[in-house]
Amino acid sequence: MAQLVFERKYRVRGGTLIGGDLFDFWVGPFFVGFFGVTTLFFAALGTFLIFYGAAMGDTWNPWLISIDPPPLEYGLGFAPLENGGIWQLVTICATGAFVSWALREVEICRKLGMGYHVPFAFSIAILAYVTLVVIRPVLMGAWGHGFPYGIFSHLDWVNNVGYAYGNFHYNPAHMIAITFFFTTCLALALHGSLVLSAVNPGKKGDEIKTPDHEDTYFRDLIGYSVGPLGIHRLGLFLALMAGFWSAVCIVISGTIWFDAWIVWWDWWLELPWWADL
Ligand code: UQ2
Repeated sequence: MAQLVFERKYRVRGGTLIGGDLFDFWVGPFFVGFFGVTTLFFAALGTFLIFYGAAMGDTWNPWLISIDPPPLEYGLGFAPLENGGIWQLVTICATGAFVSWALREVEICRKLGMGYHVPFAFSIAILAYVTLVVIRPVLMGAWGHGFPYGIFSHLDWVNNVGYAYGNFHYNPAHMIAITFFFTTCLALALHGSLVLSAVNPGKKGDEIKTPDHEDTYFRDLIGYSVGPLGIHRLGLFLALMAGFWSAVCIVISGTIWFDAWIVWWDWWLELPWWADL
């Protein structure tokens, strides 16, 4: 179906979660909806606050600007604007904008009668962010455990938190997350190259090859094809697991595990059959 015909058929009212018909319209190509308005509100306010915080700081060097969380002494209370309060407001705005964006995706899914896979996937990314700046700080009792909003400053934070637990690469959940990130790259590289090889056959003017060719390629190579639908299920699973285990690896550090992560592996040395050798 041509795009113009398709749009006339599917750009119809309905499917909104909130606001009824009030915001049920488009601006140019963009669907608005109640959550389009809240996305814009939180994103604009948050961006303004970041510039306001930067203006209170001592540099306009983009690498060095940093909106820092409150000192640990403020615990889970509100902090003064100039001492972490801006960070708290920016965190509220960011979370509000991300959740609004996810709900706007849900409304578009409902309009089109599609599954909710895209907002579900995005919600895992939101979970990873919220784990860092809300869930873990709350579990540890201070907003000061959140990461600072700055280019170099957040890198320093990752460095320091990593070494606070010895060497973070010994964190088993971190190992699982990294394995999923790498496997996601492998799967997308296999998929992208396989699809392009099928639609760009050797000679100019040749017809493109079919999914049967793709299946046969991998059956010839390794005796198995996961299938043209299956590779997308696998890819989504791998990517979501990468985000999920990233959230797990940080939320267990400082909440249920306090030691260097290499010490966790002592369970191996303490297995009963060789513990007292
Ligand atoms: C496949 C298939 C595709 C693909 C790919 C495969 C026709 C167009 C890449 C092959 C993938 C396999 C065998 C799974 C690899 C497993 C991991 C964990 C990376 O069969 O169907 O569709 O793109």
